[in-house]
This record gives sequence, structure tokens and C-alpha cells, in this order.
Amino acid sequence: MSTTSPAPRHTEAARSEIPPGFAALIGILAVGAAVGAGELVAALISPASSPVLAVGNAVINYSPEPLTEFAKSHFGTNDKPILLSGMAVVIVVVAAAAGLASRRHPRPGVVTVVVLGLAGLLAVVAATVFSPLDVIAPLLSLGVGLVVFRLLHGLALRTYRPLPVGGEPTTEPPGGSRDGAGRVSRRDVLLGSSAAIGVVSLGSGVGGLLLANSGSSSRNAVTAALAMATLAERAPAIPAGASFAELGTPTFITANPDFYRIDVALRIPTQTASDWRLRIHGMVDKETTLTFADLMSRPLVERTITLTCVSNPVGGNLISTANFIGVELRPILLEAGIQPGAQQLFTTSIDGWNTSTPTDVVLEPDRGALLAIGMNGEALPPEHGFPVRMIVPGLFGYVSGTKWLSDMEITTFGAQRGYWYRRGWSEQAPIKTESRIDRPLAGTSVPGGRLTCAGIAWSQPTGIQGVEVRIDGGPWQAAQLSTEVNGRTWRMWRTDFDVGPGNHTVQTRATNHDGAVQTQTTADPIPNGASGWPATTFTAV
Ligand SMILES: Nc1nc2c(c(=O)[nH]1)N[C@H]1C(S)=C(S)[C@@H](COP(=O)(O)O)O[C@H]1N2
Ligand SMILES: [Mo]
Repeated sequence: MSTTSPAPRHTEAARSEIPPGFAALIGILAVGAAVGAGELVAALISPASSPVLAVGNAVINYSPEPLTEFAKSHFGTNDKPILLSGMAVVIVVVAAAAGLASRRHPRPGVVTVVVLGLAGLLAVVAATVFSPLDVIAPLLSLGVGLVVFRLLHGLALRTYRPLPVGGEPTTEPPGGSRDGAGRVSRRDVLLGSSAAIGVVSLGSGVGGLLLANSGSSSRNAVTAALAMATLAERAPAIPAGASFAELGTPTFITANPDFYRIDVALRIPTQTASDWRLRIHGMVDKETTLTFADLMSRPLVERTITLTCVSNPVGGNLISTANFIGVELRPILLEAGIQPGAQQLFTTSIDGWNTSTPTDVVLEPDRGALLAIGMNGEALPPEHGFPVRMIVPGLFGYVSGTKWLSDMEITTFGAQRGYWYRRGWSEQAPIKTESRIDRPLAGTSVPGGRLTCAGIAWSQPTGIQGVEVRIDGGPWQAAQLSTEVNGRTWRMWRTDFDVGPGNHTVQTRATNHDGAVQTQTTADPIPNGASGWPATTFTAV
């Protein structure tokens, strides 16, 4: 602050007025810097945390269906670039308006930057894919927006301070470029910082987009390659009678965004398909390193498989089904030559997670274990293991489903211990024969009279032969089963009861194709999976 001015500070500040063009530019620069920083940090930490893309996704998700249909039918695959350009226009207009409204006081601009920043944060947190580290990009973006706005706004207010009334000209005439001593004027500082901030924001925004795109363009390329590929084995079409979705069971195939997700990855690994390598070593005759191209050149098979998590409580929903595309793991191991005495495949993910899978299970000729690269017609989604994961039907995910696969050591059980085994879970864990009641829902009221109950049952890789249902401890009655797809997947059941008014409890027990009946013995998920007959209590009115 100049000390030569005789005018009190507050009048001075109140009289300062930033020219409209420059005020608008400050708004745009502040918001632009926020967007640029957000994109760059998101690309470095987690592509899912881009505040701009998260807001875009939220716009798509919360748009009324007719609007998204209109956009798809009129703009086709261009609907996303058009949405993003639209958002860019809105953001620039809002930022300029906020700048214009702040010609004297910073408050409108500060409020706008905070509101936009919070919108980005909210959209990231509410997204279907969210990990705790995802808050960094939107928070940092908000911070950068605020700092840049306050900085430029303060500089501009001081630069465009009018001459004190009746005072002598200051040593620094507004608009002048240098004072008598040849020092750089405030205006030069202002213009210089504006230009620098503009260039840095643009650079980080573009850099962030390019970085993020290298990941998604790798995924798109794999999706396109899978669409072109001739599959050696296609999953048979799912018959119409394979689920009772209209009665409350899940659909037979779980859409990728709805597929349950379990992992310990704070940050989703972002390796491209071309950078991917799998080293197979240890007790093998021939150590091998596979590339993604190696996988693509092998016969590709598509299999409908139900994946299950050991942490699923009785009645829980950590179970989903997809058409996985991949290559058979067994022939790869046979080519490498598994040595006698080998007991486990110790697999490690790009992010360091690891687990043990029994060698004899993976080598069973009919097991159908895969190195999976596709899921429901597209490349694996990032959160489900892109570019490559392991899938072994009949084993819980934690002892077989290594996502972001990068290393496979063939060894003995004693030599290596997996992430969850070291934390008290079993070293080996086949999936148990289980069932779940989806309708009626526990604690709900239903009209008395004829009542339809429905749910799911599973016993991979054997498959379900029967489900029995009873009400209020009465006789077990055989449920009607959905059309069987294969033993590696769940099967739905349904049955009807007549219910009078009052509280009732439904229970189920499943039997697999080997005749094994779901155990009544209750067990917690730890160490090797929950068990017990599910029971649902509801009220008929
Ligand atoms: N890299 C890695 N892979 C992993 C895990 C993990 O934490 N990290 N979790 C496993 C567990 S416990 C399960 S149940 C399955 C879940 O796979 P999904 O998220 O695709 O459903 O992945 C398995 N693979
Ligand atoms: Mo799991």
C-alpha cells in the first residue's frame, strides 16, 4: 500500500474499480486455473476424480431420460464432446459474470469459486466409483481457484486505485508501465501474472486431459479390439427364464457399473494395455513374460461366471455375474511347465496386493480359469482390474480374482502368504452352497393372501440342483428354479405361499448338483465365508 496517499484506506478501497473486461478475465482465469489443476491432479492420482468429468457424469445421470435419449439419437457418440463443450461455455460465462460482479468487492467471485468447487467435490464423492483419495483433486482445484482469484483481484484493485482526490500524482500512474526509477509497475505485474496463470492453467488442463486419455484410450482400444476379435468360444445367450427379475431377484447378468467391487486399492492402478506384462516364474521349467498382445494372439473365450466375495454375510450382495472374456490359464501354465511339488500360484497386483491360488484347482481341465481382459462386451473397467485380472470359477475372489495382475510366482504354500491370509482369513477357500431371499424384504409389510417369494442360490462351480423354502418353521417345499445357465453361475428360485395376517418368517436352503445341502450351522464371513440358512421376517396385513 502506498503511504503517500492522504485518503483513508477504506474510501480508497471502495473507490477502486476494476475495468469490466479485466474483471471478467480474472473470473475466467481463476476458474480456469481451478479446472486445470483439478484435471492434472486427477490424471496423476485417479482418473475417476476429475471434477469436470464427474459433474458431466452427474449431469448425464440426473438428466431426465427423454433428454439423454434425445442427445443420443441426435448427436450419437458425439453427445459427450457436445456435453463437455456445453459445460465449458457455461463455466466460462459463469466465471466471467462472477468476475464482473466483483469489480469492487471480491465476495461474488469467491462465492462462485467455492460453489463451483463444491459442485465438483460433491459430484466426485457421489460417483459410482469412489476411493477416498479421489477428494484430493476437487479440493485442490477449489483451493487453487480461491488463491488465484484473491491474488489477481487484490493486484487489480491496487492497480486500478484512482488518484487520491486533490492529491499529488502517485509515483505510479495507473496505466503507466514504469515509474521514474524504472521499476516494474503494478499493471505489468498484474498482466504478467494473469498471462502466466493463463498459460499454466491451460497447460495443466491439456496435460491432464492427455494423461487421463492415455488410460481411457487404451481401454477404448481394447474394447474395439474385442469387438473385432473372433472368439474361439462365445458365451451362450442368457435364456429368458434365467432370472426372476420381475419378482425381485437380480438380472442374470450384472451391468458393469452395478457389479460389486471389493479391493484395497486407494488409487485405481492406471497401467495401459501396451505397458502390461505378466511374469510367470518360480517352480516352472520355462520362465515366461506375457504381453497384452500375447494374450490377444491366443484363443479368446467368453464365459458367464458368478463372482463371490468371502466377506459376503448371509443375505448380502457381494455377488455378481458377468460374461468374462479372456484366455485359458491352464494351457499357459502347462506351456511354462509346472514343476512337481508346486502348490500355489502366488499372484501380485500392480498395486502390491497378493494372494494364493491352489495350483491343482487351476489345472483342473474343466475348471475354466481365465486371465480375463473383457467384461460384458467391453475391456475390463478400471475398478475391476484393467488391463488383466484372474478369474477362477468356484473360488472366492480373495483367493483367485487378482485385479491389475502383474506377477505370478509358482511356489509352495509355505513360501509365500497372501494379503488376507496374513490377516486371519483362510489360505484356501472354495465357495459354499448358499441361498438368499430377495422377496419379501425383511421388515416390510405385504398384503395377506397369495405371496410370491424369490431369491438366488449359488454353489460354483458345481451349480444348484434345488432350493427348498419354508415358512414359520413348517415343511420344506421345493421352489421353482430358473433355467440353468451353467454351474459357474448363480440360479434364481421362486415359490408361493398363502399367508394370513401377522408376522411370518421365510427360510431357504439350497442343494448343489453333488447333493450337498446348504448348512444350517451359522458362521461369520471370517475366516472362510458366512454360512447358515437365511431367514426373512415380514408382516402380512
Ligand atoms: N489387486 C486386487 N485384486 C483383488 C482384490 C484387491 O484388494 N486387490 N480383492 C479381491 C477380492 S476380496 C474380491 S471379492 C474380488 C472382487 O472383484 P470385483 O471388485 O471385480 O468384484 O477381487 C479380488 N481381487
Ligand atoms: Mo472378497
